[in-house]
Amino acid sequence: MNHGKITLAKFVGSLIGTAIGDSLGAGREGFSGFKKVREVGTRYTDDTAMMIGVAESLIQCQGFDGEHMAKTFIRNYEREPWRGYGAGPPRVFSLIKQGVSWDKAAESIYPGGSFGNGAAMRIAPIGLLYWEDREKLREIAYKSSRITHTHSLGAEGAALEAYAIVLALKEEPKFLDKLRDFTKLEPYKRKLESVEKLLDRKEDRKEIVAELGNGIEALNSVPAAIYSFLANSSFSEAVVYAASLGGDADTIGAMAGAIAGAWWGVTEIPNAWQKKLENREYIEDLARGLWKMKEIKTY
Ligand code: R7I
Ligand code: MG
Ligand code: MG
Repeated sequence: MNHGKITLAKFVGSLIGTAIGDSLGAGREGFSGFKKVREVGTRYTDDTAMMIGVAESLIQCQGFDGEHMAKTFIRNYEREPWRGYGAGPPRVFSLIKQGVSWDKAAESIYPGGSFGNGAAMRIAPIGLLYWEDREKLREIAYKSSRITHTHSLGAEGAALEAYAIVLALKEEPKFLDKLRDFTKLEPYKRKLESVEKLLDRKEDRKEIVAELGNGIEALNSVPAAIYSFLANSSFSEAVVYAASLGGDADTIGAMAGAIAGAWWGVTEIPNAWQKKLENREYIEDLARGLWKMKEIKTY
């Protein structure tokens, strides 16, 4: 059994991996059809901007503080509203600014709350910080989702993506079994069963998308990101594959990149891509900040 040692390179890999996967898919978001994407764009999108917000807030508060995280999202959104945010978050932000509390504002934006993938796409810092305790990880993943995504499918997608990142940090050999055991919702269990079948059969991309989806809903994108990681044997192959599935390419790229980066570490992320990535140093600093918290256990 190869239980990987958790290293700083894996922490940095997961955050830089999110941004690289996002930047790779960014130019392809919303396109249908398959085209291999190999060029990192010059900009990352809302996926990475919000992941940065999660990390900033966790570090500044030395742990999770919902109100602070919501305010951090709002501040970052107001500085860079052009990053391609989903329809929901800006509406939530304006409700919070009007005084609605951070854990209530998102309830009203869709009937039953949003089941989009916005809570999952930004989750990497939570996977890194709460890797030791699976139930604490679930609790914080759900709470952080509540800021924008109160639908159970939106929150569960975030928890599942966070746990996939933890399993990657540990290089868990029974990756899919553990994920299936973790998820509480039947629709996700069924998708994970499909992932297993598809891995055995090595289907083409069309079949993968038909079974797993490539959409903006968490249920139709988190499983595709997990598959992209499991079906490939290097960081670059995993993110290129994910960003080439079409549909919500930046987000599937970001989520696959967070998992793949946690498994292989930043040293396996091609330098040429890292050089092109905007704010690379800052993102690494955030990973270092989370690493320090892990060492001194203040959260
Ligand atoms: O989830 P969210 O932050 O969007 C993330 C996506 C990623 O692809 C990013 O790259 C960026 O492009 O946006 O934003 P939400 O508005 O919460 O959800 C995304 C979309 O999911 C919505 O615009 C809706 O189309 C759909 N959606 C729903 N539709 C109907 N009813 C989410 N929840 C519902 C719902 O309850
Ligand atoms: Mg985006
Ligand atoms: Mg997207």
